Amino acid sequence: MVKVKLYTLHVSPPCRAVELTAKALGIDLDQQIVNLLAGDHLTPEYLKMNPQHTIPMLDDNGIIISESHAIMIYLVSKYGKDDSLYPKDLVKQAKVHSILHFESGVLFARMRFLFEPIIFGGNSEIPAEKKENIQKAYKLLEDTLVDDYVAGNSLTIADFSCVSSFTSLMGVIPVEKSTYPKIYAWLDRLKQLPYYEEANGSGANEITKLVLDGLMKDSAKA
Ligand SMILES: N[C@@H](CCC(=O)N[C@@H](CS)C(=O)NCC(=O)O)C(=O)O
Repeated sequence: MVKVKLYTLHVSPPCRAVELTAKALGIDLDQQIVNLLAGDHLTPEYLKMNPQHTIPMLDDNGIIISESHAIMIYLVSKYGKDDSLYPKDLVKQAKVHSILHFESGVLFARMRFLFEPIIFGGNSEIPAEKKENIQKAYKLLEDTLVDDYVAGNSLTIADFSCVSSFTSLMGVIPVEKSTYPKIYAWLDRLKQLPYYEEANGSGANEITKLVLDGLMKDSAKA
């Protein structure tokens, strides 16, 4: 079995997107835990490999790749037995790219600016406009789901990417099933994957708890 090194932390959504991809491909990851709270990503050694100091980061026998979307594309292109998770067909591939950019620029970006001040900055309130922005992102995801999966009728890395952020958010900013039925049906489909819980579900619960604990801080003091 192939073994590649991944600098990662299970609570981090983009790290889980890569973990889902690795599981789907049967790649055994050598996981190097990067504790962001302890500043493991800011050491000179880490910065030399990834000047943007983000996780996940891949080390495939000396080939260093940062950024979850780039890592997923690399892993499927190099190790996939077929191209189903990242189609070679240009039109299908363009659709996958479009959703990956939606995840990066909308879902993940809005989540990050909501979560970071709570996890790292000690904030214990969520401003109303940030909540609204998340609801708008849910609506975009719902409207994107015209097929069974986010980029068509089969599973791709775009699903892994979106589900990692979405499931981190849904426990913090509730998602009404009656308003977003397609999102719930899609999530049920992904939950059927035998590796889903280990690669994503457990980490999504962990980050949700971290954020909810942060939000409870002031009420605990009162
Ligand atoms: N678009 C990037 C986002 C990576 C990212 O921002 N990761 C966060 C953890 S979820 C991180 O490394 N934060 C530490 C930092 O930016 O210094 C990806 O998909 O890999």
